[in-house]
Amino acid sequence: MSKRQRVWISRPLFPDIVTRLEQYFDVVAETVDQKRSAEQLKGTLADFDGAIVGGSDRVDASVLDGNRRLKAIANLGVGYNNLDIPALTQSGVLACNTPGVLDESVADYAWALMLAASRRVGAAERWLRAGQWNGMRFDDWLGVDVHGKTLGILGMGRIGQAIARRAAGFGMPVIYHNRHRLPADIEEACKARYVEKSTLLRESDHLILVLPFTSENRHVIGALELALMKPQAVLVNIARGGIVDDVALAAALREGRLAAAGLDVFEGEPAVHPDLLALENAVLSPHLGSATEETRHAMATLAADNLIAALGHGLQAGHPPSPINTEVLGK
Ligand code: 8YV
Repeated sequence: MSKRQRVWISRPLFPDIVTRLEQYFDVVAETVDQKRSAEQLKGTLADFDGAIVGGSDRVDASVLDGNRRLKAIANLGVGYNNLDIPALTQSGVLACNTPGVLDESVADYAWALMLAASRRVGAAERWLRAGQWNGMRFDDWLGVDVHGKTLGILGMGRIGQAIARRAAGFGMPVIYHNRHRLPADIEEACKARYVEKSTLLRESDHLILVLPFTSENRHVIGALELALMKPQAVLVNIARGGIVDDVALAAALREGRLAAAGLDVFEGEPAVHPDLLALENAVLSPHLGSATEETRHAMATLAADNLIAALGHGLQAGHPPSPINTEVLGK
């Protein structure tokens, strides 16, 4: 009998998913979620045919160097800026991600951050817990309204569209900007109007960023873009750190050039810039847009489906459901 393939799971995963993988592979599943250096990753991946990795595992040319064994990487996430796709393709390693299964949960969370930032939920709770509430004051903790305001969305893929669909209940007109304008039927279903980026920045009362992080869109929201926004506007980033210039954003929030921000992602996370930590008008969360039981389980299931199929097993053998560098398939 041929030797079983070996699979590495870089972080704690649902036990039922690990059990399923064990039907096909010898599995090494890490029990601690930790960031690993390129050298550590390189050393580990040398001994495996496939791996399930997460956003903090950066798999690039240096990690793949000399690895003749690795055939597939399944990313636990839809965004895959942690993977160097040309380097993986060059090494003949198939990369897969988890699109589709997290759209609604991430859209919910974008709304959670927008509402929390607009209504000052985080700061008011901290104040209450600190024992500072001595009685109701009519002019305390005034935020800005969400309902009826213009919702702007930068990046109108599946998650952007799910965010837009929720706006009807709040009576919010939706404008968006995207690399490509959406087909008319999708615009109609989302009740969203395409505008230029500068119009989006000028007209949005609440602006949500949902675009993938690529080398072209680093600091897509920087000092110049923030200067175009309304001083009463609220900015939400559930996409990736680095899309926003965090220092410029902190300055705009500090100086009252922006009302508030809701941020789930940061440049260089898990480190958060001290200027942001010092602000009461920023709601900050530790990259948990997709973090619900149901969605994380669905993401893990899809990652396992991808790996099983990519390594030639199961009903979808050779046809993983969500490959990225499809040119590697069949080679
Ligand atoms: C994270 C995400 O991957 O899917 C993405 O791109 O950003 C998230 O779902 C997830 O939170 C695990 O780090």
